[in-house]
Amino acid sequence: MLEVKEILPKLLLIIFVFNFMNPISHSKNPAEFNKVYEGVLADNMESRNISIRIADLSGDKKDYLIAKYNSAFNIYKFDGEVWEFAYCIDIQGNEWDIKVWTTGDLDNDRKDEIIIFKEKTIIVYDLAEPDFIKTTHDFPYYIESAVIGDIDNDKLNELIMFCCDEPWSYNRQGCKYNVFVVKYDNRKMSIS
Ligand SMILES: [Ca+2]
Ligand SMILES: [Ca+2]
Repeated sequence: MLEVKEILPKLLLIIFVFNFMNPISHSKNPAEFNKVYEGVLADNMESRNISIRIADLSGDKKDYLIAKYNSAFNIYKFDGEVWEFAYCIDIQGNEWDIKVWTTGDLDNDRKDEIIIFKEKTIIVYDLAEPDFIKTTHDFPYYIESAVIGDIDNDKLNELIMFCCDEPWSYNRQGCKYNVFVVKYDNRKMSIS
């Protein structure tokens, strides 16, 4: 039977070799990130329960910063020095209502949209100055996560959703999970 003193050096050698061969395990020096901005987004913004995305809402290749907090999306544009307030979307619900939201060019017009998911409902906000066009779609399943991307290389984006057939709850059991890919054309959804 092997003694601990015989095993320990071998174990340490294995750990050393594994770490040396696995570059992912090496941490990066924070100095390698070149900071270009540090400061507040808005003076009156609370830090709790904020989530952010970026989106080229107007198609000018400059992304807006969208901050969701409480019952609104506040939308800002960086002018080189400060974040200028540009738009606000009141999502008319409490802060816990909307857990899932994403941005991207859903209708492939070279402008990004903001898309929020509320249980089995998909709500698209498309900027059409001076305001947003809101389009609402029903979906057969509860949407738990979503992203936008071109998964079939047809140069058109799809909406990819991770869904469940039961509403979310702490004691949910036996839920059937599926991934859905949806094409969005002329403000209509079609499952591909
Ligand atoms: Ca678009
Ligand atoms: Ca595609």
